[in-house]
Amino acid sequence: MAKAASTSTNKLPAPDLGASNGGETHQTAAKGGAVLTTNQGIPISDNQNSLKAGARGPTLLEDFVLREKIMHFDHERIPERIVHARGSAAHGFFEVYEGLADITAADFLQRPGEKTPVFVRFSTVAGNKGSFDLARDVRGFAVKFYTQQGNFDLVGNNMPVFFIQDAIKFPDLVHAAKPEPDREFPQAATAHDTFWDFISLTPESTHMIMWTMSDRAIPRSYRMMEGFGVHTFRLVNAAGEATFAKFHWRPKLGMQSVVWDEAVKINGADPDFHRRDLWETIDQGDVVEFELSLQLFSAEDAASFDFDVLDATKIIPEEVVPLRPVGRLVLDRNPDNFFAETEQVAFCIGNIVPGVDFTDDPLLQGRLFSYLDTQLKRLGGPNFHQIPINQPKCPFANYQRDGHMQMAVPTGRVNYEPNSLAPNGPRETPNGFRTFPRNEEGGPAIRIRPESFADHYTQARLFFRSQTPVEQDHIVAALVFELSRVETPAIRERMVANLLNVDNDLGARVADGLGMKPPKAAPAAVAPRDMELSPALSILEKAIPTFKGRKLGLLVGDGGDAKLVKALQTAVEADGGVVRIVAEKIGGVTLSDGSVMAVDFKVDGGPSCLFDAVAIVVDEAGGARLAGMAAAQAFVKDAYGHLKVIAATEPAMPLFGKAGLSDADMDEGCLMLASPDDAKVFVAKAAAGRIWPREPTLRPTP
Ligand code: HDD
Repeated sequence: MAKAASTSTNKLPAPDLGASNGGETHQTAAKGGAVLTTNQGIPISDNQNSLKAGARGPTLLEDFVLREKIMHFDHERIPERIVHARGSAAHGFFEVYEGLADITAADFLQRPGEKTPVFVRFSTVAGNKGSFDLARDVRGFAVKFYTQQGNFDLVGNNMPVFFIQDAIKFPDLVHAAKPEPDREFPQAATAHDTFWDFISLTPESTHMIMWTMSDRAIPRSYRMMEGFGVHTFRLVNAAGEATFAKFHWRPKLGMQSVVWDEAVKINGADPDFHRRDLWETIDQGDVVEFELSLQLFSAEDAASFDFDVLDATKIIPEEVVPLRPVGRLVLDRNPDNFFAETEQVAFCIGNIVPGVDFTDDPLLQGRLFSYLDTQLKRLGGPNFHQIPINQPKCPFANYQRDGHMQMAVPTGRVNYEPNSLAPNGPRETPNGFRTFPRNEEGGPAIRIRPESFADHYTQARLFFRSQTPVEQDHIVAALVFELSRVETPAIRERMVANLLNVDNDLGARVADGLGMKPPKAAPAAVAPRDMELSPALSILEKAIPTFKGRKLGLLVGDGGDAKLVKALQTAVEADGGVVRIVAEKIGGVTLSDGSVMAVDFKVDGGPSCLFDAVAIVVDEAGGARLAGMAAAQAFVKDAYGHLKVIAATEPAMPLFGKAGLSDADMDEGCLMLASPDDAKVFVAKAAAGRIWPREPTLRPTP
């Protein structure tokens, strides 16, 4: 908290929530704990019964304890975010690798090894606060750096481009994606008419659509996705020299996604899958880590690109401007209170620090208004910066005063500047934030999109063609699924006409999947060009073979081989993964050596979609029992269908049979557990990822 330099600075008292916070208080209850009081500090003698005229009589209006409690409860909710309503967050730090004085004066990027506290909120975009985590959607990746020169908010997404080029279209985009206004469904889904109606009429969205129809839109975990600042920003050094910059976050664990059928099932089995994953990882003492890299380029470089760096629907391929790693982000502490921190955190893209600056990207410019405005609505007044999670962790002082929920008690008579009556009061500094004196084009006031923004298909093509065949299949399947939920045939047709500009084969395959004749390609303002492909755009090309941070679902029957179970646990943990035990009864499972092992999930509460790989350890009797249970059959069938590596003891074979899997289905991803030595082989196989060759045999794509 800021230490006031003089009597006239904003001085927030340290919040002392005493009794209502369950903290230390001068009042002590009979049993020695804190006394329960009203918000006025009045001790409460009965928190179970309202005040009534007689035991069976009417409740009295006089009951101030009841009225205060109910009034406060009635006002517990604040408006949820209009977008990104559902999120999860964590505290941590950012550590810079080396001083970056050559490119930026940003204080937190000067001293090698310096750590800056951060609060990071991940989110989905379209769904409401109570929606499920595995929606096909963009993920928000918002970082608040509490630097010594003020808060820097990098409010990005897990995709480096956006749907629209100009902020004026944002309300339309969001209206179209959200539940339809007459029926209020579908929730957290773009597979409906209004979304695709808007998109099919907005060719600038085509590149982003390639990303949202790819597996990037169904990440395995917030820990396993990339993040991007999206816009081109400016970094400015002490000499006043500017460099353009794009921000990239890379997950330490590598990128990983789930398959669509798995996403659908996870949403039913555990709608909090991502939220729980983040919480549990940190709760069990692990950390979540990303690397920050910059793409740096000059104004001359920018002029040489055949796209406009102010256009948020374009990337700069890594192969053209390489990434320079500059630091790491480590998340190591869960919030203490979801509402106070995750819900009340107010990110504003306008929060930048000296050494960072904006550009004229018209999407970014519109965002500068929207975030501040939205915080006023959500948090109810101009003092939201005083909420602990939003307060800078460096001194801050000015002459702003009063307003709703003012927590500071400024003293003295001076609340203006310049002044002579408060010589120690806050003053301007030459080291303060200075806008980079960029050359503005000037010109007439017009509503027009520059010609340089007109090519909507070249980079969509680049993305699609840079994917592996498996990933291309998934994009085709996602488009076919989404458009199959669109009731209006003309919208489907318009969309396929756009896709034909991206890639003829893509358009033809989607048309085939929809059972329609391919229309003519849509007219394109600029004919798409072929760019050098960028393997960095593929998830699979960049996958890291590891089981670190992953989960094994171990289905164990009573009588299961204790040595095998132990060997599996050891092998998984050696690779940095965790094991969750699934069994017939939650009370425990008795192994072959008579020991009783704790169980995490009863078999029908722990479906295999929750795990990265599965193993089944049963004896003859256990195998026979599980073979007769639908939940155990689905466990195996789904693990196979989701292309997972599966290991099992011989007596589990009847269960495979009941799951509809015959000997002919047993592929390289199905391993027999004959002895404890097999555990390591299994984990190495699972670390290598899914069994992609299995997919066409199960889900042929057009
Ligand atoms: Fe936005 C929230 C990311 C365009 C208006 N946005 C929000 C959040 C993220 C993004 C991560 C959630 C922050 C949090 O966790 O609290 N938004 C983006 C990105 C964009 C983008 C990467 C394009 C590059 N956004 C965008 C535009 C507008 C908005 C063009 C309006 C003109 N965004 C908002 C908002 C939100 C928001 C309405 C809702 C809640 C909030 O701000 O705090 O102001």
